[in-house]
Amino acid sequence: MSQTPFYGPDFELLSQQDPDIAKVLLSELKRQQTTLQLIASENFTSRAVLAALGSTLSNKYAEGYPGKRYYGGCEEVDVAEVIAIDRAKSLFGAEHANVQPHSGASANVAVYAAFTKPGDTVLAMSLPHGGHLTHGSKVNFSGKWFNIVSYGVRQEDELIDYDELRDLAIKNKPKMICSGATAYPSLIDFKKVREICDEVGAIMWVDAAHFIGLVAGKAIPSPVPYADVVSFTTHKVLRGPRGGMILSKAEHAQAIDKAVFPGMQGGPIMSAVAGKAIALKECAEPAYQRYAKDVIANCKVLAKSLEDEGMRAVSGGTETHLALIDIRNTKVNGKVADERCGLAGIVLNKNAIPFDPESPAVTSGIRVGSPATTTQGMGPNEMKSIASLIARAIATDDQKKLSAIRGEVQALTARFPIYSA
Ligand code: DSN
Repeated sequence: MSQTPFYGPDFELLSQQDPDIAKVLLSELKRQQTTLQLIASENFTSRAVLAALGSTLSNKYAEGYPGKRYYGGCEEVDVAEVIAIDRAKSLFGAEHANVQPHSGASANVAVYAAFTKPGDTVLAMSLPHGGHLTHGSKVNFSGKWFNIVSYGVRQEDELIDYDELRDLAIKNKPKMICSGATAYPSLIDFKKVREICDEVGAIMWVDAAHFIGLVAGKAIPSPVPYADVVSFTTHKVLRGPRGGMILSKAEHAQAIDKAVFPGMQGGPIMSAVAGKAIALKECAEPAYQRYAKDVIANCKVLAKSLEDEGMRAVSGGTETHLALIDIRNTKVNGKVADERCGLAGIVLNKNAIPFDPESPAVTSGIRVGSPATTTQGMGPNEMKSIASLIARAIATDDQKKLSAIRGEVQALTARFPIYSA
């Protein structure tokens, strides 16, 4: 199968100039086309976004902000950044947008820099209960430089314990409270978090990296009206280029902008900024709103079907694009399940479940997400098939059986082609 038409004439040039890297591009395209992408934080961005990423905007240094740059020749990239900012503000109803962070982690560094000083107390979700590295992990700058107090989920229903969150806030008087997670399948009550922040005088920071695409598609409630600051990535459900973004109230605009540049970054990646602008335009379309709703509907079916296969959906199921699955009933741990599924062409990740008896390197769970398969056009019937394929892959270490499942995965993905010529 020739994939050259997708990459265009420049790919012929690359093939001649650097066949080693050209081969990687082709092999990765084939991997994405022929295996199931269930990593909850991944998606297939549009060709228009890929075009921007591979453009000459990559050559331009543009330290500063539109109209206030430290380099000449920024008149064209200024236009792209202004469009991206305007589209972000309009899509999310935000007072201020900074579209320059290189990633979600970079955006979070800027949030800390804008609102706190090293040593300050920050309340955030614990990593083993679904939080992110930048929410205070001891191996991350956040855990090293800040006094992080962690909150988690209740043991009985695996939902955020807002009473515990309030008690911790009153006791520790944090400068900032972070809500948002990487493995929490339920919705967050932003109104309640706002009330707690107001009660203790804390900045309300929402790390919306995982679910901002669902907000953009009007499929779940938005944190923007409540939060002082919302940080996120642009490549998950949102389906844009890899990168980060920050929205805030107007009163925090200067602090956020200074924290991003010159506080934390030099020149923005202008090809990515243009890609973010394109993705934001796509998100404003009715088709994207249908997509966001389908992502959730598909994930609900996937979680329920995995339960029908004898596994347990953490938090009682999902209200979002991801499901966290307790697989202890299968007698296989997360690490082995991840490896077996990988051999069967099903790409997902092992994941700690709340109160996990296993180590983070082993885990008792897997995390699955529906953003990529929904972009491919898969629906509830395919989700049921995928659950069955996962269950069969987890249940066997027989290479022949795993290869046979891989064949079924290939047949399924062939019916939903991506980036085909
Ligand atoms: N690595 C991302 C995820 O998979 O959730 C978070 O940064």
